[in-house]
Amino acid sequence: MKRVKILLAWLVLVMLLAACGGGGSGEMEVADVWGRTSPMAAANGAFYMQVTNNTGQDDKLLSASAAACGTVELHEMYMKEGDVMGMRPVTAGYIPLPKGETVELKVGGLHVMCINKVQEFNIGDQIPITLTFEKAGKMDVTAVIRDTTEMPSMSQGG
Ligand SMILES: [Cu+2]
Repeated sequence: MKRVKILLAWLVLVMLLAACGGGGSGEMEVADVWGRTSPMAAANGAFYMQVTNNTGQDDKLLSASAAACGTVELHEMYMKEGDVMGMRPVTAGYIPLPKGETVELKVGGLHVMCINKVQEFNIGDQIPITLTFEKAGKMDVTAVIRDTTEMPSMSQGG
């Protein structure tokens, strides 16, 4: 019985150390960053990516910026009246990134909105984006523009 208690105490200690061991267990990983082709006539574009939080603590994606865009916002899709999908800035003001989880920014869901873009986005273009996390700080990533003509189109604009 005593043995079990010691074992339990040991386990609790290990868990505490893991929970608040000052990070260092890993990093914020951002993969598969891409955007859609977009002619100059279209004012806005969108970027998608997968963010995996390996830092060992919950974090948030607070904002993003890109020289190719006048303004960058974090957007989510939502159902408007009449079964129409719309998009808007994330209601929380940030994108939650629970530790150990991968959050996918994808077509029809969360995305990084590029408003008043200053250049055309053509296939193969590489667009530098800076992401700002609450705890992980700033991270520079590069979005690659892909051909998405075979993908189901969603309403442009916004
Ligand atoms: Cu949007």
